[in-house]
Amino acid sequence: MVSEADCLFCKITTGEISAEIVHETGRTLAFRDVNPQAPTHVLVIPKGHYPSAAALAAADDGLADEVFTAAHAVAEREGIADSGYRLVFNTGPGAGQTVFHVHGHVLGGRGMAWPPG
Ligand code: DGP
Repeated sequence: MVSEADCLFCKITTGEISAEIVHETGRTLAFRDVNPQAPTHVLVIPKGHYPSAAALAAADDGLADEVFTAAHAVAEREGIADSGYRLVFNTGPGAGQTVFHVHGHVLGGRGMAWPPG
């Protein structure tokens, strides 16, 4: 497992790695995905290090709620809240998770196929 010290998204929260930040609250950060898969593709993270959605849920201190609220705020800011957007948490390598700092992908601005690939 990647330690906090080596975590890419922890380094984005500290500014050690730059990113285009679109929304920030006390405990969350949202920034554009470096490899966008839709006209809007923003990653929403807790600033604290939790490796997965399950770990975030287990934190049980309202932080998961804040991440969901931040994701919707991003969708509103990006103008996709009404047309619809997809909020995806790839969880585990088999589901395509490559960065082990929990992040929700906010995707929108185009039609979304279902089921996803
Ligand atoms: P996932 O595969 O669900 O773990 O998503 C990881 C996402 O992180 C992927 O869509 C690409 C994005 N990403 C990886 N490295 C960087 C980076 O350095 N900056 C930004 N903004 N996004 C990154």
